[in-house]
Amino acid sequence: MKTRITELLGCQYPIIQGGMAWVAEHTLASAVSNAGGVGLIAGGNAPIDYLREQIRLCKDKTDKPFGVNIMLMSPNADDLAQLVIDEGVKVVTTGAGNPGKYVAAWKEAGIKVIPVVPSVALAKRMERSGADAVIAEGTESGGHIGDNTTMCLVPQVVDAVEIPVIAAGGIADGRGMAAAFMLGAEGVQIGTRFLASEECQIHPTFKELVIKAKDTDNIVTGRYTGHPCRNIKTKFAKQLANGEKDGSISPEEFENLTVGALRRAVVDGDVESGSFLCGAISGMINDIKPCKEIINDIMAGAEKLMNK
Ligand code: TUI
Repeated sequence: MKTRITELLGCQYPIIQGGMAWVAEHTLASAVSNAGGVGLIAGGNAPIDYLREQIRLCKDKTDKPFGVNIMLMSPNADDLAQLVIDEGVKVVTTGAGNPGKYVAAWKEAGIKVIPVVPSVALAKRMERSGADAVIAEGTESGGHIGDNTTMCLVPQVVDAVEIPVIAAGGIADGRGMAAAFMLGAEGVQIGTRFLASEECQIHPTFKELVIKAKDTDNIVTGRYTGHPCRNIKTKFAKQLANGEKDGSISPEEFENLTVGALRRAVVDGDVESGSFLCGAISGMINDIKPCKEIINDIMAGAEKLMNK
């Protein structure tokens, strides 16, 4: 399947792995790239030395294109923006903000720049800034989310910009990919499906929560902090949501309770105080497979539907 995205990124399939903070390290990223997609290493809030090492380890494991996701709320965003240039990273995606101030330098360095956008307005701004493509991410995604759904956001972004659009949020199989293409997308970003991959290094408890989740086992917390996040509905996530609703947890207390909560989920598998960020499609994911099999299944399913 050739699209402007496979051409732009030099990959076999128009599938990009989500830049999931604490999750997307070099083992997962290189497995996705070696399977024909584009793997991403997530910057998150990680220290620069760790990310430099992850980029170098990924280069050792694949000669295929891979990228780095820069979470713009990170205090290290400026340093990481420079690191990707210094390390010759080919693809940068951004999240949780407007990367406008970095785009010129990245383009100068020959980097393909693909911001995540939750709205038409930001998509248009990114196109004017010189972005090569945008990822239109619906509220079905895991982690930090915008308000609009994938089904509504993607066609509106496709209509508003000339650059290619990658759809994200709620896509985990060939049906989702084919649907995104029907909306005008030329690629998909997939996160949650790769949580349940063999190469993903998260704690086994996290994987088990993903594959056991039902359609309703998903909850958004933290709207009152301005940074809503979609999680697996654990007891802890429900406590946070209830405290937010009835006012018994103040926004400041919420921030204190959730500092380090993603690390506690990913590294420790701590269901008592960890935040298991995960997309709304987790109910459909029932097994752990190698990335190659995940990608081959998605491609076979999508192509079958699209050839009909
Ligand atoms: O960034 C993500 N997902 C994330 S980041 C993250 S780490 C985090 N933890 C706690 C609070 C906040 C972040 C976990 N998951 N996805 C991409 C994404 N970007 N979703 C929404 C946006 C976004 C929001 C506003 C992008 C741009 C934006 O622009 C606002 C502006 O400045 O115009």
